[in-house]
Amino acid sequence: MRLTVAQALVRFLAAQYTERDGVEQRLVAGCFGIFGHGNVAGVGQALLEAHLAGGDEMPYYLARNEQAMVHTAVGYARHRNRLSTLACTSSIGPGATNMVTGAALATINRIPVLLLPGDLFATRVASPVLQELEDPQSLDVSVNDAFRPVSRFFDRINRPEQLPASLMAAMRVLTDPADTGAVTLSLPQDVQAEAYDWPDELFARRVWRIRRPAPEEEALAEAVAALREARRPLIVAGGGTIYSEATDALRAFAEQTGIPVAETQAGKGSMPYDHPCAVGAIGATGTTAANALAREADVVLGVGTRWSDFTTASRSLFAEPDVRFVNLNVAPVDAFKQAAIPLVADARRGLEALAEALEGWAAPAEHTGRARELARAWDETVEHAYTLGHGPKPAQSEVIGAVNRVSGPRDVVVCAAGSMPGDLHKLWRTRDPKGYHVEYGYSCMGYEIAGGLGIKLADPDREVFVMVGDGSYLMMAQEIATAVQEGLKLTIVLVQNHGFASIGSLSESVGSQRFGTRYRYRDPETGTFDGDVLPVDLAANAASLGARVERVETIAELEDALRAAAASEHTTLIQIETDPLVPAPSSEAWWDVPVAEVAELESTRAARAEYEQHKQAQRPYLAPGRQVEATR
Ligand SMILES: Cc1ncc(C[n+]2csc(CCOP(=O)(O)OP(=O)(O)O)c2C)c(N)n1
Ligand SMILES: [Mg+2]
Repeated sequence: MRLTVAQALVRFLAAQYTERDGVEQRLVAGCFGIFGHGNVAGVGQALLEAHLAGGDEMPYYLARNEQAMVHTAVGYARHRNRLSTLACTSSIGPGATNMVTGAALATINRIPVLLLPGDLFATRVASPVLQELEDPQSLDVSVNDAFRPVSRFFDRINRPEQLPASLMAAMRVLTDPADTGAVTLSLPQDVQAEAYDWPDELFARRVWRIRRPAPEEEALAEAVAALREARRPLIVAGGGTIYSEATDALRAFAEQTGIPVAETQAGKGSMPYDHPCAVGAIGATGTTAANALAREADVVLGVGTRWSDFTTASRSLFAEPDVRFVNLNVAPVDAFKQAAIPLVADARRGLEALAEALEGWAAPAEHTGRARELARAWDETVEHAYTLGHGPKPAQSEVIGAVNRVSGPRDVVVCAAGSMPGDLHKLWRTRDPKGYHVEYGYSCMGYEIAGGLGIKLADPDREVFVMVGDGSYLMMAQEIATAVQEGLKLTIVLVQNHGFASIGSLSESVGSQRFGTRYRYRDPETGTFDGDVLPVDLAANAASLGARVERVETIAELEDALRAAAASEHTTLIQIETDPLVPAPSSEAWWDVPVAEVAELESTRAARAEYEQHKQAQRPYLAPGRQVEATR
């Protein structure tokens, strides 16, 4: 079949499916793009032909910013539990490099996205072309090489003959639960438009089975032996629990064994918040319940977690000297962390195997009872934070409470950066495994609206509540226009606090006095941003992009506006001003951010002294998870 490289690529992608547990779906369900030279005549022309061929061979969506379209693809793929994703096509140069941040975000979060940046002419006859970076040491380098370290698979198609093998490798990585992340096929603009005679079998319908590897017998036996000895065990559920659709298996395992379950950011939603075994968020943004249990834990079973510093409170949280880890993870890189007993397996299969092998065993009843007590106490803390009645401007925790009350159990809350991810992790009452979507692998300001768009596209039947700070909004709000264009309805709650509440408070804690974190006029006397707030009207900005807008001041008004937004068919932005100085209830856990060792400032010196105290609690977690017989 004689087609251009781009036409062959689109036709191939339209024939790829995933299958897990007997359910098939499109692997690449559509393509976001922004055209320019480098893709307009190649992938752009191929998408037009696909469109004219009718049906939904490869639906095309127009984004406003290339970084944002990768966020949208990530939101989509994460919500679909990595079983389906989107492609993103860009022009060469800035269009391409705009996607690099999105690629890093996808790879860090282990979410599949297919990136198709345009690249320089493979023939190089007209070099340097518009937007070409010239490397004096090599003519074989383009800006697209910046994708290499942030992609799980990168290839450049310099000749049509290279395409089939590259496509097969790309699909393998997209659909491998351990290896997945950003997959980048860099496409020189001349090669995209070049014709070739392709073998028919390239375009055969292909079904990529998403594997669910079972645990090895030997590793399972070691894990079971460790758990049987545990007096104060704790489960830490990460994102892998949700992607594997292992939440029912987790619940059954927790009920059978009485082991309390704590959740990471990506793992939040693994258990309903009010389940008797649920102890909520863990780590630097955790609940006092989960963190108290973590401090005492003798055996910790991590399920689908990559053990980020927020989860371990920078390796200060697990305080028991002989604490042992068992890591159930499909990715060996994660399974082997913390010197754990590595149970390299699919989360659901692994939990089912553990449940079977541990029949008749349960954690001591006093441990299970204590966990329940701690969780109950934390829930009272949440209720208090939801209903502070702080004034004149409400606290952020009250805003979260209002959104939680008004949203339905299956609705989705979205966030990524600022002070809200931590507050949501602690305070959000999750009722559905897909109801909580906080991007905290890259915590990328600007993910919120773009990511929310991807979720809505993935699951139009759910209401999507995007929680965004004024800083994140200013970085990337333009996809409101895309939401309006596509009729994809979002409810955006803009928390206006005139700057960075998060980094402001972090700055204060490291002795840097909130320097440079306020969106205010420069005070002529001090030279710092301590003047009046700026005449910036973000609600007007959202209205100008086509959103329905409401400005509210009180929590009661917010609830009314949220109900109206839920009832409306249009994308709505609700702006509320909050007091940035009211923190959420404490986690009683630390996060390692280094403080200046020498300083003129007394505030910094005091912070340094405190920092050195905290550093004492930091531990390498090297105790062998396996009880190795001492051989002398
Ligand atoms: C792209 C990007 N740049 C910088 C940061 C560092 N950072 C984290 S939170 C934050 C401020 C966020 O401000 P805002 O959205 O207003 O939220 P608030 O802190 O006020 O809750 C910054 C600068 C980041 N996470 N992402
Ligand atoms: Mg802010």
